[in-house]
Amino acid sequence: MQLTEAQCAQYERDGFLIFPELFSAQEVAILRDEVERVSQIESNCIIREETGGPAKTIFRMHEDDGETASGAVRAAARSSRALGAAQQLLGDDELYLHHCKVNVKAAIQGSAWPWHQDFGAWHLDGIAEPELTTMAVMLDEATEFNGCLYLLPGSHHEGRHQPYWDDSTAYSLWAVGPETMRNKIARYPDPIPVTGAPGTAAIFHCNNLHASGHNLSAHDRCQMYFCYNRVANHPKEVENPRPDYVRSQNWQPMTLEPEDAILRSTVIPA
Ligand SMILES: O=C(O)CCC(=O)C(=O)O
Repeated sequence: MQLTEAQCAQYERDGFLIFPELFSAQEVAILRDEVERVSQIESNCIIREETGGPAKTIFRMHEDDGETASGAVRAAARSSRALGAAQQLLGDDELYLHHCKVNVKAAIQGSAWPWHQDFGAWHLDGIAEPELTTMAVMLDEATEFNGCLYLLPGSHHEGRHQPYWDDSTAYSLWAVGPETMRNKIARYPDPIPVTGAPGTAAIFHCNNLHASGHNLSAHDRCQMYFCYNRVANHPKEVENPRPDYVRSQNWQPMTLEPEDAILRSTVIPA
């Protein structure tokens, strides 16, 4: 996939692009089956609602080794629709994934993600420059009712804000404070909900402010995230680094795979 000049300019202006149904229904069905398969496996790359309970976040499905490896997710992460778009927007062909994760926001109970910037946490991982971009792929229909993602247009232009540790929801994270957010939401265009049919995707700058709401619906809401970094921008050493599944040290540049690679993928045995 080749982004147009207008799309690149829009990304520069807003900090994100949204692609309705970028991945086909058949591809989504394969990816969804893989999430279901891998979620049954015992692995420290899977964060569960409670011990032995349903998976909340599954990491590291994009590699070709390890318990959570998936051929289909590996192919999606290397498709020109994801990796190619990231290469173009970051202006570098040498990219790797800082991490890949699937967030399953459980029906009724799945809680909000407070407003944050991904680079809030990733800078603390030892990454110097905000030269990362994330592609989020909706594996279920995303609606405002089921806790879709919201992106604040243009918010990446003000750089990184000093984050604080927010553990007020089930997804504890480095968030941006309520006072700063009140001020920003008043000054920026309204946040954009990333809604749409399964297969819809959004790519967003690591300093873009984003959040998501509670899943009030009766169905789980599943979304996959590919967080691309420039190999040249890989993390420096830090004290108490986070685990490899969330702060990858596989800094080999990823190579593009054919567009039908998800459809032709095979299961990687655990
Ligand atoms: O899955 C979601 O609802 C939000 C995820 C998110 O904001 C993140 O991973 O940074």
